[in-house]
Amino acid sequence: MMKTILITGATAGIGEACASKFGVEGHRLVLTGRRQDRLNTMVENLSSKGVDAYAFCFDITKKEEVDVAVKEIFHTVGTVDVLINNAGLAVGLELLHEGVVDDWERMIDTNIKGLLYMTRAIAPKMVEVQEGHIINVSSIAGKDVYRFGNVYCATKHAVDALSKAMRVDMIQDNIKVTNIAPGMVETEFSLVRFKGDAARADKVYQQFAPLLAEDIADAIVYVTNTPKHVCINDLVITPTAQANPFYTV
Ligand code: 8X3
Repeated sequence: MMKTILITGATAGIGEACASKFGVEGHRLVLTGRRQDRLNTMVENLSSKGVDAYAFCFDITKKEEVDVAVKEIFHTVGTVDVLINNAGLAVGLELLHEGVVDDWERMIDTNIKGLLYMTRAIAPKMVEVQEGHIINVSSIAGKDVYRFGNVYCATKHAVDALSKAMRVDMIQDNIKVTNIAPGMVETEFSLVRFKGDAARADKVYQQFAPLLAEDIADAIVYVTNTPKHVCINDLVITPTAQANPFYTV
């Protein structure tokens, strides 16, 4: 069945991989992000393949921008069947007592507040129609805390908690909530974490075969396609060589 699927942070990594996989499946896509040029290119590519795709460029950390954009989104596509709260980032890798407060704010604003603003704007319509699926992209950093990870891990623990909270709060309304907790995925993640230091970022993925964005997108497609009465609550996905944040081969 064709669904309308909204993906935040759609311009790269897991979000971009989800867009192309859901496009192949014939769903209608609402792609959101901060990079207008990338969004435009994606919509052009998807449209040329016959996919019904729309781009909305805004910053999820700004509540007013979210509300204006979501109003336009509802006006354009009606309801959203699946909300993929994918936008998120890690910035910096310092000991807590040496941490950069601006980095903390960026992670808290995007990973927690942005996810909340989007959910607060989209979920009421799901509740109204008594159907919907919210997929939150968390991390194994939401399950454990590793040295130097401090605030990033805290934001992902918040996502984990919010997935549980959404499920209990909206279960009466037939809303599915899925928490996805990937381990090491080769995306722009480390480049952003290390503030553009490509050599340092590349090193992260040279120790063993990391996950690819497509691997996580496959899992997201799978959880989205389960029958109405089935909800996958929580998925922890790591490379085969990574047991947890502390142990890799
Ligand atoms: C990405 C996984 O372990 O690098 O969220 O924090 S990890």
